[in-house]
Amino acid sequence: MKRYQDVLITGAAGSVGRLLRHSLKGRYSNLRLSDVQPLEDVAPDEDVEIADLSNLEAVHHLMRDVDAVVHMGGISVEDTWDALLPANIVGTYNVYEAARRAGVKRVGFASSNHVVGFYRRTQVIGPEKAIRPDTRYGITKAFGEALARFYADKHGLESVCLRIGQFRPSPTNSRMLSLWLSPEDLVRLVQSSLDANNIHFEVVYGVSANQRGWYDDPGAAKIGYVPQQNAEDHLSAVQAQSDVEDEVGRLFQGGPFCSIEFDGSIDDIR
Ligand code: 15L
Repeated sequence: MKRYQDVLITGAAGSVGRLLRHSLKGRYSNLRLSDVQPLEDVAPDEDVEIADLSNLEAVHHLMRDVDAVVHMGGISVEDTWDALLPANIVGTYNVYEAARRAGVKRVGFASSNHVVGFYRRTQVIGPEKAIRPDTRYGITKAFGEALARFYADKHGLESVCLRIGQFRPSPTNSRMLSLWLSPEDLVRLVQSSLDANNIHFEVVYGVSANQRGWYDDPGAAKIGYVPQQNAEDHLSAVQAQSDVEDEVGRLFQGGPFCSIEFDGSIDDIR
């Protein structure tokens, strides 16, 4: 018997949300699907609510009878501060605050590899490493992780922060040989984040079992996430692609996100 049965997914119209919508259907007693955009082809047995996460009352309304939240909503790439502030900062605050008020037990938060994007590709890093966001977007994900820690310590709201790598059907460039997260492994990861016992606060790297991975990932074992796929199995397809990275992006784990607006000194980033 799974502990949490009534699950809210935010960002249900996005690429990750759409996969979860279909893969988790029937696995939990109720799956409430929310997005600011309309969902396509809604079935009569689906519980769908359109909401803007920057509106606290709307988010509070979403939380009724919910045990656990999978928070995938918000902007998933670099953008302007004016766009990121309501979508990722205010939106994620509202999810945690509304969850606390409603007595929700657990949040699985879609964080990102861009929280630590300025580590070099020669480094293997664990969850205890200091944050090194590579974009304003990465900063918003670090803020979400700070919220998660705060709500766990202050209010006992359990959290698993999923630092998602590159979620794609298959790896298509050399960076993905380290960061790929396959669709099947993504579903395993989210299920584990919902079903694991004895969770207070965890950071888990959301990647497949890639031979060239950059992460030491004790949080994966803690939540029982055992990825099954390895980007190396797609090596010849990756090598067949032309894969030209710029001189900043190719050095750092965050890749092209590091290059955006970059005018620092590469040598200073150790
Ligand atoms: C992310 O965090 C993004 O959400 C995704 O769209 C990818 O671009 C990925 O990172 C990446 O690192 O490439």
